[in-house]
Amino acid sequence: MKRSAIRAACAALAAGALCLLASFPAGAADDAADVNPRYVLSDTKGRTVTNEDFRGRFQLITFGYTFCPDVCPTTLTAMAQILRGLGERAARLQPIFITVDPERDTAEALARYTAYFDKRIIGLTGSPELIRAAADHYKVTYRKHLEPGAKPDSYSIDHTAGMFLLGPDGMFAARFAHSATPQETAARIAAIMAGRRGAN
Ligand SMILES: [Cu+2]
Repeated sequence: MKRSAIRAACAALAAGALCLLASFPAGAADDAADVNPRYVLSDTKGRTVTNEDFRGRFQLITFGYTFCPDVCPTTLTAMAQILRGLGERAARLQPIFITVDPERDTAEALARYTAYFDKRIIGLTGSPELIRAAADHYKVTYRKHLEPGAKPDSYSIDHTAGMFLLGPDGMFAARFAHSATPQETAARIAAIMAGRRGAN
């Protein structure tokens, strides 16, 4: 069975975690072409949101958590700069922050956090299982880290950084490293929007 066929079968499943394990061999984590764009999560008003709900618009997606001391503030600051850099073209882009800490990131906290950086950014959450499934699809890993002797709820989470771009068809278009500058990322997104796929 070809991987594309397996992926199509996976896409038909709402919770594709088990399917993912079967379809992607270990060691393929750095192959961006293997990113499966599928996610089924909830917005901060409790509405179900999937990667297919923004047809006709691009999606700029990152994973993190609101208690994150450094990586996520940097990423969301960059996201806000990218939106400003794109100017009117940003209307064609939905920026999305997916929490990997649904226990502590309440809907209210998530909404307040994303709005602090830019009101256009939406926060998505869900059950631990659905968040894990989405992260697995994007090859994003995350793991709780608790200092010895610390309170149980004072953990940090080590997580994969960077951003993902989905095209107007809801499919994976590009991945941006955490080290990319907002200017570089905005320029690449603008080029992809303009149809210059070579800039990818
Ligand atoms: Cu973070």
